[in-house]
Amino acid sequence: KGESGLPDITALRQQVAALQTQLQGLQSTLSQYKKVEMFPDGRSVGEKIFKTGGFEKTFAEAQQICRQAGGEMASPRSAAENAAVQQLAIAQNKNVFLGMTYTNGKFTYPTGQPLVYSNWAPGEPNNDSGAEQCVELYTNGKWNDKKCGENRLVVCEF
Ligand code: 293
Ligand code: CA
Repeated sequence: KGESGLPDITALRQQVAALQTQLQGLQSTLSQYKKVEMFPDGRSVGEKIFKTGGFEKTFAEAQQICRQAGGEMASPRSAAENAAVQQLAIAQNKNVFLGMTYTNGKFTYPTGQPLVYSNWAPGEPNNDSGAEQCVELYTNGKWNDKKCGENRLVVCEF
């Protein structure tokens, strides 16, 4: 404080300038860590990040793995998000289990909400043998309803 008892404006300006410099450094470091984190198994789309574990699991196992990590199974809600998951499928040459399931008579997100976007392959979903309540994404980006007990690539979203 100055003689008047009011905050010293010169000192405050100095503190703001120092904080601006610190923020610049943090932004630069964050930008670097984002690149490191996305390479080679992550994809960023808007505010969502998809990341694959690089291994295959059943739906129940994949769901546990993604939730344990603080995320959820990949549930693309747009063509851009679907393309990001497809890129990971292509990179691993494996079909992906998505987070949506046939629940209460319709396909829903893990939240229980109905789909706002879909990319079914021709003739799908066909509930083959009456036993397909999960959804896989092919390397061509198209979706197929599939038995939940099959093993497919784990991709989580955060
Ligand atoms: C049937 C007919 C195939 C189709 C398959 C999948 C299984 O075998 O054309 O690809 O079902 O829908 O999930
Ligand atoms: Ca099917």
